[in-house]
Parts: sequence; C-alpha cells; structure tokens
Amino acid sequence: MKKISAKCAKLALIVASLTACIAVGAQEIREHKMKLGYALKEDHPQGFAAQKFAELLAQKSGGKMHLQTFANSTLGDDKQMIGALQGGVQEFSIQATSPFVGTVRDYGMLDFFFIFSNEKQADAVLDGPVGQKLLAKNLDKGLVGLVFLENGFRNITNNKRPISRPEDIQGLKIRVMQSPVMIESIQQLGANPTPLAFSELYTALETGTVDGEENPCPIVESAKFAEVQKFYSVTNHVYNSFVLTASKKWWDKLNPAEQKIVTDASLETRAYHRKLNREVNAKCIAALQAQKMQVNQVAPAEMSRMRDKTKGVMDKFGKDFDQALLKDFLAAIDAASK
Ligand code: KDG
Repeated sequence: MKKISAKCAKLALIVASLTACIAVGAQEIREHKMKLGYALKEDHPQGFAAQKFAELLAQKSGGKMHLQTFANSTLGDDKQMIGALQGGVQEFSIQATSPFVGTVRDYGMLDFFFIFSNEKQADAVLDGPVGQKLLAKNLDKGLVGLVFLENGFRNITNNKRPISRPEDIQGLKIRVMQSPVMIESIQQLGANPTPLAFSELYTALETGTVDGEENPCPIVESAKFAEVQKFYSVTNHVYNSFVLTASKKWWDKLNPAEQKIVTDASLETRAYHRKLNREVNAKCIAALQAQKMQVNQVAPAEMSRMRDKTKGVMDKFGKDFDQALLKDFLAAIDAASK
C-alpha cells in the first residue's frame, strides 16, 4: 500500500511540474523578428501606423518582438504581399481590403458605393460583430485579420475636367483597385475602369495610360498626384478600410501570451491610426490646393444621382457573398445610421 502511495505522490509531482512548465511556456515571451509591408510612403498615416505597431510590440514584449517595417511596396505589391503572408515569408501587412477580394471574397461587400455616410458609422460596423465575422473569413485562407484601420472616403482625380455631375465622368479612363465591385461601380458611373496595383498608379497617370484614379485625400497628397493630376472632385463615393493582417503560419507558432501582445498592440494601433488619419484628412484639401490642384465639391443632389447609377452593383454582386453576413452587414449599417 505504502509503495503505491509513494508512486502516486511521485506521479503527482511530475504532473504538477509538467503543468507548471506548460503554463510558463504558454506565458513565456520569446525573441521574434518580423516584417511588415505596405504600399504607401512613410509620411502617410499608414506609415505612422506601421511604426506605432512596431513600437507597441517592442514595448509590450520587453523588447523581444522586433518588427521591421517596409514602405513603398518594397516587399511587393498588394497581391504579392498577400501571397507572402500565406506562405509565411512575411509576418504582417497593412493594405486596403479591396486587393484581398480574390482571397477573402466577403471583403468585397465593403466596396459597395455610397453605403457608409460617415466614419462613425463605419467604425460602429467594422468594430462590431459584423467586422469580427469579416476578419474571421481570413482564417481558412492562411491569414489572420487583426483589425480594420482607415484609408478613408475615396474621391476622384483626373486630368480632363472637374467632376460636378455623373455626366462629367462619361468616358474617363479611371484606374481602380483590383476588386470586381470597384470595377463594376466605376463602370456603372459611366467611366472606363482600369484595374491596377497601387505601385503602378503614378506612372499610369504620368504617361496618360489612365485619365484619373480615385483615392482618399491623404493618399493623393502623400503620393504627390498633384504632379500628374489637375482636378480633385469630392464624391465620397466609398469608405475604404485598411486591414492589419498577420500570416497564420507565423501566428500559429505564437503562444497565448505572445498572441495577446499582438492583439493588444493591434487595437492600440487602430485607435492611434484612425485619430491621425482624420487629423491629416481635415487639413488635406488645403494641402492639395497648395499643390495647385483644382478642388471641387460635388453637390448632394448630384451625389444622389451617382448613388442611383450604382445601385445595380449590389444586385449583380450581392449573391457572391455569404448571404447571412451580407444581411447582417446591411442591418448593421442601417442601425449605425440612426
Ligand atoms: O496600402 C495601401 C494599398 O493597399 C493601396 O492599394 C490602397 O487605396 C489604395 C489603392 O488605391 O490602391
């Protein structure tokens, strides 16, 4: 009897030490070297977000998590970076959601024109249950959608004429992001869409391959499009998000304590970045005018006509998405507008 109890005591000791080791392992922060890529310049709020994320990871890990950030599509264009994340050769990216739609199809519902009226409404939807469901759509694609950041409301630039009404868009060759909903929406507005990676856009504008493009003001300013574009017309036709994404191959190697550091740093980066992007955006029109761009505001009645012209896009593409999620998405937008 004594022998059995001694053996049990020894076994209990082994189990207890093993459990303690596992617990420590689960909490131990190890050395990690990571890379984050993005397409814009370091002076764009996207670059500041990348830098802030790196600082937070280092601070929360006691200096163990070293993030190197790479601007100007150095690690590849949007689609190439998505592949690098899936392959595990790059750990993070900050990109617009639109170039993901070939991989995370349901991001495409974020590209419908004129569905968000303001940033507050967008924050409420993207930071709520619907946003979490959209981010979860990355997991079976080898990606981890951490948080939505902000690109902003997109407006149209071109070299031919100010755009004050839908008719002014007729026949313009407009570059769009590589997203079927964006392509179709610009087409239904009356322009000829040319899908191109952001890394090719400045040259396409400079050479006249396209007449114009559409982007939020901070990108137009940071990318110095005023050097190759005359007119900036405020259409606010779509609220576009960036998304901070991790490689799932890399993420799955982290223990719970390390994953919590990344999640917490992502959420703090989101708050920092949205505030900064909105501060920059508030001063941005004046900056474009200082760069000699001619800026015009499209009148609400004409924006309503543009909205009416693009209504058919949801009929055409809505069936491509998770129907329950699309229903929740539209309901959340409606609830957030009240
Ligand atoms: O990192 C920014 C890129 O994702 C860029 O593609 C976003 O607004 C964008 C565009 O027009 O391509």
